[in-house]
Amino acid sequence: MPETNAGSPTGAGLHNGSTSPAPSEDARHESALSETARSEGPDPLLAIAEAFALPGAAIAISPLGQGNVNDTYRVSLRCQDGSLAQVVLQRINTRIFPQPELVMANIQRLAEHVRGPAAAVLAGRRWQVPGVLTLREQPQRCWLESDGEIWRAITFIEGCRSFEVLKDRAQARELGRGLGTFHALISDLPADQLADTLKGFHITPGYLAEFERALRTTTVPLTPQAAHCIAFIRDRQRLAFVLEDAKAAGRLPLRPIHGDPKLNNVMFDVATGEALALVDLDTIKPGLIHYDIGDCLRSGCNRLGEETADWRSVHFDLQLCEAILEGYLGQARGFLTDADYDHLFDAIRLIPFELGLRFFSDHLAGNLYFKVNRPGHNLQRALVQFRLTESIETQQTAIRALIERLRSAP
Ligand code: GN1
Ligand code: MG
Repeated sequence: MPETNAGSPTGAGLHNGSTSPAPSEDARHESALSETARSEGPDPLLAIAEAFALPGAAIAISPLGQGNVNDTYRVSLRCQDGSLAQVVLQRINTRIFPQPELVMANIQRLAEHVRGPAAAVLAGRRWQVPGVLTLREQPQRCWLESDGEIWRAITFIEGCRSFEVLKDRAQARELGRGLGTFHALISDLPADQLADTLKGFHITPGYLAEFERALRTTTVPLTPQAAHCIAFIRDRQRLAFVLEDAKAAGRLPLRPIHGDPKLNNVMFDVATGEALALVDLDTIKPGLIHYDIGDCLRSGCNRLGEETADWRSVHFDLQLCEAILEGYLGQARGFLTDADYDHLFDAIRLIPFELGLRFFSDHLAGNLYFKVNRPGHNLQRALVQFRLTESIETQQTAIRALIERLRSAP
């Protein structure tokens, strides 16, 4: 049975992209406690956390994960029986998600669904779904507005961690199995029961139009690297339409998708190494599962990670691709159609291109969307994704052969 815990702050929970090596739980609590001891005066973030129906008293807070959009914190709690617990506190970026109530409703709808008969998919494996906490004073509400900012609290899954790069094939298989499990669990959730929380998300032709707009109005100097990006995009304009055309022609249906199943949004059980949750559920929406598959592969098969400065050395690892797809198909064969398989290569090639396009347009627009920590950061990220796209193109024959082999495997 899945350990769903939506609305149940005392259950095991979720966290968003914890990427540090996993110290013992005790060590983590201890370090959080000493942070508080060092700080001067009460932390205003603790007051925000305390607006939620926490399972204990908030005693410390520290940044968590490396999200590019929202701000995420780990809140340490002391429960009435003296035990320690944790929850995740997030400031939702309302420039990107202007309707947080829809985001939260989607997360709750998903959790409800997975609690139901869909649990049969799991065949005894441990699986968890994020739980949202309600407000202490308004138990019907699961987000807080404070000084014009929107906050939410989410349960924390103990005993798991995420990774920025894959270690080996076994972990790659688990990554694929995690996404396959997620898709299998929601494959019978009618897509029209989910709101579209982010209009235009993963509609690649829209990103192409945004790029052209950004290029016309940019004030950023067009360095040789930027010129390379522009030429790279212009050479691949047709590619941008490949999945949207298949959708418009009725070959690929809208299904519920995660929207952001990159490697560091998949949580792995520290004890068993199994994938046990997909976190960061803001972008669950009706979409093409191909976006998810492409995102999982582009993040998993780049052994240097998406933040590498050594973008020239970026390579798409075919061994890891094989293991991810094997893990994925082990869960997903039952609902994939011939047309789905026919478009797998397109998805693998398109999503890194799309992400490169998004990073580059944001670079041209002055970094309004993705958080950056230095000048040129989004340009570097774009170069990484474009190099990954090129590596996929170079290996097109081998990737297509791999897909055909896995497709006809018993
Ligand atoms: C953003 O915030 P984060 O890191 O979970 C982005 C994804 C990108 C990802 C690249 C809502 O996700 O689409 O693939 O950065 N999320 C949104 O790391 O745009
Ligand atoms: Mg995200």
